[in-house]
Amino acid sequence: MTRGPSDFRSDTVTKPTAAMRRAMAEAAVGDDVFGEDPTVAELEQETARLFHREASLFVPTGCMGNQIAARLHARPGEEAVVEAAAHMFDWELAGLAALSGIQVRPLASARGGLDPDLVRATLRPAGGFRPRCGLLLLENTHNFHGGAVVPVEHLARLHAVARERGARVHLDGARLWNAAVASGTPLPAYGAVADSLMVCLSKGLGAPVGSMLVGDAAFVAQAREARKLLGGGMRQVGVLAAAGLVALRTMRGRLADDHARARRLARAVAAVPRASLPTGDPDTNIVIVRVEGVDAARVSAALKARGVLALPAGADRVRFVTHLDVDDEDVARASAAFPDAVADAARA
Ligand code: TLP
Repeated sequence: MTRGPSDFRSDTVTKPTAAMRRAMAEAAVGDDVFGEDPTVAELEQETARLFHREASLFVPTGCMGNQIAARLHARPGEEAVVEAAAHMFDWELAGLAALSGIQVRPLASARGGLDPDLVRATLRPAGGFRPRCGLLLLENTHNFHGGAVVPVEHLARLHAVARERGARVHLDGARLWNAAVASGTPLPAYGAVADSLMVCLSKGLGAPVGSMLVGDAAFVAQAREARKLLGGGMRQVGVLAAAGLVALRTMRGRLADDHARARRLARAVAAVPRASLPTGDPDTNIVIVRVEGVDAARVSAALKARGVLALPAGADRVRFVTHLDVDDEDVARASAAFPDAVADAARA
């Protein structure tokens, strides 16, 4: 059999496993808008328990989970502090402004972890001219800092600063599972450093669809209404929650393999002339490569011609993500293709 392309564009490209497809076919379902889907209820309870929080809500996408949280934590005309390369700010269109009237105050950081003193100075009450800034948006792992793990101790300091200033905290944990595995952090420790958090089932864990918004019971009840408002109330959605349960129960342990492959790929690509790792060695499953003086879109096109897919992530940056559906052979193929792809792109 000929091998298809080696797809490193994202860990969202994975196909559901045989066990997931079986669970989907056999799932007990009901109308979840009436609160009658037993498989969704099981997934929501199990996720909440993992983080030692009261409740959670199944949402179709990570974006929807993040946007619902922000909308519940801040009123129109208020500000949210966010890391300057955060997904919620940079990759969710202008969702915070368009959907919830929230003004964003981006702050730069070295590896995704904001400076607590700067955050303290930025979170402030409304004052005549100045908007109230009462929401802190965190991300872990930090996607565009190369999947960097922000240590839970650092998140705890930021949470304490937010408390001190009367502000709320939401954690975008699309890849929090990766952070937990890479750093050995127990999940309840993350549950303790934010008012709400969002985790994705559809990234490293390989489920076809779905994310979970986690928080206290009153917050999740409000989130259920906001989900309906945004058009995310789903009916016999236990067929998707069933795949999510398989993901949650069986797929977390294997993430360390993805991390090892990312490190191997990073070493290979960083040795290529013009290439470097602007976000350092990968902590988890994301490798961001800078290609000096070369157009990243051209590098991507040249890789594609060699059967390797990677995402241009800025003018001179290419992103590779390892996941369930890439193996050692795919890593070897990408490592071999990269030098020629950069050379081709530099000539073009
Ligand atoms: N990220 C996608 C793209 O949107 C860039 C990817 O391929 O990495 N938070 C973070 C940190 C994310 O990386 C993503 C998806 C989301 C939220 C949104 O999740 P979905 O795609 O389920 O809405």
